[in-house]
Amino acid sequence: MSSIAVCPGSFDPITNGHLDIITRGAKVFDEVYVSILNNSSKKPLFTVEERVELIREVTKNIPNVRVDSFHGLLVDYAQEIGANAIIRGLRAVSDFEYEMQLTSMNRFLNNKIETFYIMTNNQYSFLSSSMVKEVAQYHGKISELVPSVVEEALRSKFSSK
Ligand code: COD
Repeated sequence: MSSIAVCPGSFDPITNGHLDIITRGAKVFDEVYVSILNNSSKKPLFTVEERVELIREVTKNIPNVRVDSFHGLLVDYAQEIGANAIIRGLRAVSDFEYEMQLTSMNRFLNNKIETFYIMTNNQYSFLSSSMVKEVAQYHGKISELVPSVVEEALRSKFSSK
């Protein structure tokens, strides 16, 4: 049986921290779905289509990565695509409480799907999509925080605002 994992998130936009988790996850699982939550109640900077496109571009050299989006409950989506694992990244102690709740709820909903945590690479421990957007908005330095295609996309979003 092949191991299929889903790495879910908002990815608004994908950062080098996300990419590191995806790359490391793809070395462990046969297939990794990077799946964007399509949440109509949130107002993201990038549309789902733009986020899918950016993630496809930056993961194009990892053959076992698929990029997708989903609505509704993560565990239902995971079951639909045949995934038996969820990959999440952990940065600091502050992530722990939310992640523990998320994992417990997902296990309550479907105890056949196991969640695996990958500890952040130290160099990305402070990195989040929201901070990157804030720095980009004020034209700060983001070249070491996101892939170059994401940097360009952020620059063009904020040059037109
Ligand atoms: N280093 C390492 N990992 C990182 C870094 C970094 N610098 N930055 C982010 N990450 C990790 C995050 O910890 C996370 O694991 C992943 O990358 C994605 O991050 P985000 O911020 O894009 O994603 P989230 O946290 O917004 O995703 C939340 C979900 C979409 C997974 C969640 O809301 C969900 O599953 N929603 C669907 C409804 C549902 O089923 N809810 C669960 C029951 S209530």
